[in-house]
Amino acid sequence: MSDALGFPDGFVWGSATSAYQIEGGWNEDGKGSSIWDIFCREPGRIADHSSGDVACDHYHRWQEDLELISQIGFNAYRFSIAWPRVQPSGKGRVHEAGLAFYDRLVDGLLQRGIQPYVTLYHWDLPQALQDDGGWPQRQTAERFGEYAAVVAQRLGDRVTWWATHNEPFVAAFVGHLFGEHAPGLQDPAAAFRAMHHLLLSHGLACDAIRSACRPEVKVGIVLNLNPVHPASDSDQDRQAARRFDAALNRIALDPLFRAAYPEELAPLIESLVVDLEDGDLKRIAQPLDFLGVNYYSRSVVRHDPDFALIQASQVHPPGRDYSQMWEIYPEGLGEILTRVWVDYVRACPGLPILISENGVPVPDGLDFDGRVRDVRRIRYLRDHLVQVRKALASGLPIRGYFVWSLLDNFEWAHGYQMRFGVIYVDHATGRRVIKDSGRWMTQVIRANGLAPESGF
Ligand code: IFM
Repeated sequence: MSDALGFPDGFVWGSATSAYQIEGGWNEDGKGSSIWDIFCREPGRIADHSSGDVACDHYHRWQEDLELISQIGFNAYRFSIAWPRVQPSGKGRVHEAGLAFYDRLVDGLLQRGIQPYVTLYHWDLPQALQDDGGWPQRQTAERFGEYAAVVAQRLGDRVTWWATHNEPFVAAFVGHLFGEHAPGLQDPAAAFRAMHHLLLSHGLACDAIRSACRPEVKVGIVLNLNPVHPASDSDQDRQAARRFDAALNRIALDPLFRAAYPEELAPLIESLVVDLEDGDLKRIAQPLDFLGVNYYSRSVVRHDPDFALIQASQVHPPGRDYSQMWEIYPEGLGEILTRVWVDYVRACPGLPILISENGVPVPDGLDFDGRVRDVRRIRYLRDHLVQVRKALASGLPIRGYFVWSLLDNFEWAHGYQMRFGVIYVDHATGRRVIKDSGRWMTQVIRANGLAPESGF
């Protein structure tokens, strides 16, 4: 690291997307339906009544998108595979056209000197598996292990970095408890079972990927992690924050690193995850080759007897800086990285951390001259990269940073109302324009650091 603002040689600079959010082509070339294809058709589920049917049309425009990745200068690209493209019914028959799409994508990245970082599951479960019970059913974990083997056998000669899941907490709880994501359930038992089976399926997929790929393969998982702060100094709020932390963060970290669920959740796990078997936790806790941390914000929490499950809920302190979805709290990135390092990663020598997502939804748009001056996004990225730089300087093994997102895309229940991209997408025409934040990232990547004078 050359100077106070420089990053280590070989630092990975990437951008991230997911299949349902960008691909479109929802029923093309034999793709099966996913739970999101179905969920978006249910009235009232998506704020702007949209869907990912077309999204950014990346399924057709992928070459243009790879050119843009290259033009910005990213040396890595994190994307997910749509399971229903590869196995339209989620099991058995493997669909050649689906695999061929990802083959072309991986080859296109490698030809341009960009490392592919593959995520196997970013929430688009084949609907046929949902019809059989979905993630609350143990058999879905087994199907996922088989799917992982299929994809790893096909791409494992060229892809080194594999994440099994993106944000299992969100898939389990936002989808099965809060009902805001597909499959739209509000059922605590379904949510806790889904969480357990997602984690179990991670373990099964690790085995499958390691047996199918070259020995240098790197297998990990991507978690959404927030520092949790009590809303006040009261004992009640502090304890509420502890319970919230267990439910949000430790529910994934503890099984993965310690083969145990957090003790605060034991009564819920014991009563709800009735099919937890001996050996499950050991399978979940097999060694990782990297941990992906997605960071956006912190959670400020108060005691709340009305939320029966954990008697804790989130508040939004006035007078803070907010984006369209969350508080902007850059210090939280440093805090969560340090906490993950101290409590979990330090015990695993050689295990790197990737910041696998970080970004912000702030309103932006094309100015008269065709530029997108997204100055708040640049400030957000800069302030968060300062935190990454500080964490590196304290010795944390951070290997890379991926901006969420490459493109303005389908932001789940918010539809297209949120713009996270460093590339602007005109959703009516599909036209792409690199925003000022994308041009700023080019400078950062070229300098391998935060130039004091950025010109923006
Ligand atoms: O768009 C999502 C992504 O799919 C998962 N992580 C958070 C992002 C912003 O909400």
